[in-house]
This record gives sequence, C-alpha cells and structure tokens, in this order.
Amino acid sequence: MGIVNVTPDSFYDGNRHADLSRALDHAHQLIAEGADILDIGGESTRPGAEPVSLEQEMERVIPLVQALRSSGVALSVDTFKPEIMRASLAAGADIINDIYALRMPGALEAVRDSDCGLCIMHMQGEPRTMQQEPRYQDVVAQVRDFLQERCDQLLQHGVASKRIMLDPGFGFGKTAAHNYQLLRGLEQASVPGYPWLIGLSRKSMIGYVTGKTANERLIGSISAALACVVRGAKVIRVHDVAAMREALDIWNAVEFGVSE
Ligand code: 7PJ
Repeated sequence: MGIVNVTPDSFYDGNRHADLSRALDHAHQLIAEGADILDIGGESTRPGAEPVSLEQEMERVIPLVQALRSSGVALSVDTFKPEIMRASLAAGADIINDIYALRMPGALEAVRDSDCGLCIMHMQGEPRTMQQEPRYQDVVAQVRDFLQERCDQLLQHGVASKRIMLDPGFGFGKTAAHNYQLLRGLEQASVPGYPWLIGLSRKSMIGYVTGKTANERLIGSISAALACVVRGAKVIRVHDVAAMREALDIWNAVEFGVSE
C-alpha cells in the first residue's frame, strides 16, 4: 500500500504533493513501482497536527479518487469523517482506512451498506494529544481486546467479516517501547481470521532506534516492516514502494523459492 498524501503539513513529504497534479504524478510513480493499493489522505494525523475542514479535505481527496479510479490499483481513503467516506465511495474508492476505527458518529453508517474494504486501527486518545502520556498495562492484550470489540460491533451492524483488516496503529498513542512490544507480539495481538495491515514507514519508532530523521529512515522502516511480515502482516503501508517491493521479492524467494 503506497501512501499518497495531499496534506501540506504531512511530516515526511510535507508540501511536495500539495496540489492535485503533483499528487497524481506521485500516485502514478507508486503504481509503476509496484503498489497494489494507494492510500489517499487529505488530513495529517501526525501527533499535534491541526485538523483540516471538511471542505478542504473533500477538495484534496475526491478529485484524486476520481482521477485514479481506473488506474488498475485498489484505492483506499485515509479518513475518519463520514462525509468524506460517503463521497469517496461514490467517487470510486475501494477501501476506507479509518484511524478512529469507525467510532466517529455516522462513520459505521457511512460504510455499512457498501461492500468496501475497511481498515480498523487501534489508537489510544486522539492525534492532537495521543503522544503526551501513553499508558498501558499490557499493550498487546489491550490492542487485541480493542480490535476484537470493534470487529464484534461491526459484525453486529451487518458488516461482513471479509471486508475487515486490522491495524495495531504504530505510533498512535504509544511510546517507542509500546510500539516494539506490539510489533514483537503481533501474533498474540491478532484477532483470528482478520488480516493485519501495518504502517510504520518512517515513523518516530524507527528514528528512536537509529537516531535518524524521517528522510533517513528507509532501511529501518523496511527492516521493521519485514519483521511484521514474518509475524503475518498482509498489507504494508509505506512511502517507499519500490524498496518495499524489492524487500518482499527477496522475502518471497526465501519462503516460496524461485523459478529456474
Ligand atoms: C497510519 C495510517 C497507520 C493506518 C497514518 C503516518 C501517519 N493508517 N495513517 N495505519 N498512519 N491504517 O503515516 O506516519 O499506521 S498517518
């Protein structure tokens, strides 16, 4: 899953894809590099980021979905706003990726009657304040219990289980220690029957270990992503599609062999 940000204040590619044509170029590059899914986001959710208005998010996201709908890859929209969900699905989006796990009023109703895929992520608190003092008794058990509860809720509302992917939410209300405990315990944190989507591309948990800035976190990000793949992750959300694809090609050769 390649990340296409249309958020001028995004922490890594901030301002680079701020306008539609540049975002489109970026999207096409990620497709050429081997992305299977594009994740389009119009509001930065990095710690401390300012919220954007509904109108602004709409203007950023919907034209991109329309422009990319016949590009041959699945389109995911990273949003927690029900209005953006509805408009995205009407414009041709295939997946709704919600860091609030469809907990916003009206979100569940916005996706329930479509057949779109859903990414349900764990987050403690909310983006503005979530990194101030994250606390857990047992991060692995708490993430699992939260995700299990959300799955039960969605199923009760008539959402088919095959539509759902789960995400441990690296960096969302978690210290570096929590993030690595969670990564190590990814199998114990899983809810049986649901695939993991993971996102840790260039996040601070990588810089915490290497001491490097977001621009310098590629190798660390790929390493951590492969550790998630070993533990069963099926979708990897990344900025660097070509590098991730290459790492996965080698991973697949190791696990499944190569043709002669
Ligand atoms: C994630 C996300 C993630 C999912 C962001 C960033 C911050 N969606 N949106 N999982 N992260 N599902 O990319 O650093 O980890 S925005």
